[in-house]
Amino acid sequence: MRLIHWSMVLVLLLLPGCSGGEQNSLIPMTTENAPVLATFQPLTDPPAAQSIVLGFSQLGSESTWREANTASIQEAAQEAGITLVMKNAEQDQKKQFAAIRSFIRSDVDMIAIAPVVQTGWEPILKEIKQAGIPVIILDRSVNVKDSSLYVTFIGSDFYEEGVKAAKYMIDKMRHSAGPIKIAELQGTVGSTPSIDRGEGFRDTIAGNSNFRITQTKPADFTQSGGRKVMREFLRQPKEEWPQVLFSHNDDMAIGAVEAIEEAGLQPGTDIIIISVDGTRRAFDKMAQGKINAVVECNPLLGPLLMQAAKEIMAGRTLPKRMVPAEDVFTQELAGTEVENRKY
Ligand code: GYE
Repeated sequence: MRLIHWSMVLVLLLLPGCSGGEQNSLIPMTTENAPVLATFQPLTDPPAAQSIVLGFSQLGSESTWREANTASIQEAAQEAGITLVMKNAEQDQKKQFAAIRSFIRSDVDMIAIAPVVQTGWEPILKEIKQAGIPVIILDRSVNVKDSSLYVTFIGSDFYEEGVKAAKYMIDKMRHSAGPIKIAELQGTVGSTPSIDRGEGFRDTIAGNSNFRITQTKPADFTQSGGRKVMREFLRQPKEEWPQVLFSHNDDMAIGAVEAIEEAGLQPGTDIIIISVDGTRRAFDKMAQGKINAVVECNPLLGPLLMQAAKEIMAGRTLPKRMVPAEDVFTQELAGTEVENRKY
């Protein structure tokens, strides 16, 4: 199998949790500060994976990101020879609990969870701990006081994504007279990416009177949700229409593009659109000038997850937090980059 070296992982979090307020605890992993990895040895002699059974509670199938994430995990498990038992919770935390209990009953070796929302996990994580099964949190995080309830959290720095989106906007709108009205399409209520992207964005424009979030509403990370909520935004009197749209993911941004066109406006020109994820579909829209910038959020976490599972089975210590490297893309590069997009 293809081994992933941990140096591909950009950031190491030494403290538990990952809410926006704790961002200062993020430490960039470079060769200079390599000692923080002292307890961790890169994988040179992978333990036999054949015997590992990994139960994975996937939160849903709401977006293109999610489809890519699921496919990445399935492919990586196959490549690693790990037996994957995956259950899709259709955005319902109770279904995640049921899936996890079924994993405990069938005594899997390890459980990975992509949590739909970040609260309410303590009791079930305790059940898993009592059963002696190690847990990997993937993609979104959990708010738990006791960080020993999971081994590691593999996922993006959503707060930083919100910061990047706001920084792009501030630069893009530097010649426009304020106050600039911003509409925001939030993701799933209570989910880490929605909370942290919103916080990172707000913190970055705080104190800058040129920018005002005038409309904000959740649209559950779906294209149809984005279309519906954007229609609502545009039903307001014209003076209320936003000059900028910040969408917490690409699917909602694509839905919003449809609503904006229906209203007879030009997305990307009349309304500047900034999104998060970096899907090929969003790159297409960027190349057409309909989306202005996309902050990347990498769904291809499968190889990291499988390697982490093997490391845990081999008794090695993992960093508490692993974050993939991510970029920001704009229209200038969209045309040439679209072919390179893997999801
Ligand atoms: O941005 C969105 C998906 O949790 C990072 O969930 C993920 C988010 C992603 O539905 O498209």
